[in-house]
Amino acid sequence: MTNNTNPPPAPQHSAAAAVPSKSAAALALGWLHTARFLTTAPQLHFLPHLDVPEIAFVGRSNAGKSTCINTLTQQKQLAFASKKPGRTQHINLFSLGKQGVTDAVLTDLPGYGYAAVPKQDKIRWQQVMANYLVTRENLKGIVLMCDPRHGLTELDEILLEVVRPRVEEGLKFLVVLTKADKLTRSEQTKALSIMKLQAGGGEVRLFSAPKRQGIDEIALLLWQWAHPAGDSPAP
Ligand SMILES: Nc1nc2c(ncn2[C@@H]2O[C@H](COP(=O)(O)OP(=O)(O)OP(=O)(O)O)[C@@H](O)[C@H]2O)c(=O)[nH]1
Ligand SMILES: [Mg+2]
Repeated sequence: MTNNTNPPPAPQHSAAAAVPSKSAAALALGWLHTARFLTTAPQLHFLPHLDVPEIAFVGRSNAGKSTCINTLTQQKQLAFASKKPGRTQHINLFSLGKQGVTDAVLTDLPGYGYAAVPKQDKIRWQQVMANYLVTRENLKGIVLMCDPRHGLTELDEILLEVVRPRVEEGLKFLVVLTKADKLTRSEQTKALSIMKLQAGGGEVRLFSAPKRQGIDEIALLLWQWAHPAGDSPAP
């Protein structure tokens, strides 16, 4: 697949990405801003087969997945966000890439753990999601949205177990601590270090949509996942 995006200068990996340069972050954000609706599917087998890197946003209902996608792409209503939990009910895919050339896809997944959902539907959805996370071939990275006021829930832990083998094989993984604006500075620092321990060395970032906190760092990380070192953009 051709790739028309210019890479941010001097790709930085893992810890180095914690302090992104302004120009690198601006390029990553410009790339995310190209997001456009691709398709929506009620079940896994309706998803199109794709050969570009796919990055999935997962997490409990109401954690802020859709809001994070809208914030990162700087589009108000690309993904449906709502105060009412359970708003996202389908798997929604968004294409990324400049000049209409898709070089990656973002996936907004329905949240789990919403109490008002009937048990049968919950189980069905957990199976769809586990299947997606285990079998989606072009899945390159997972962004687990977690509200630090609740911490990792039982279902988050199950998800971590489900993806562990793929992460060990190189699947990228990031925990985004959402709604950081609801925490004081010291609570944020504490939540970050606790989650870093729980994530076992994986990437963890604080994020707030209203304060636009963490956007540059997360944008750059996603750009790097989709454009690993060695990928040379087409002229
Ligand atoms: N204060 C604050 N509120 C946020 C933030 N991100 C999301 N929210 C709010 O949290 C609620 C849920 O956001 P959504 O983005 O719809 O959450 P979701 O994870 O997509 O939810 P489902 O689709 O039900 O799984 C909305 O009222 C958002 O405005 C944030 O960073 N700070
Ligand atoms: Mg949603």
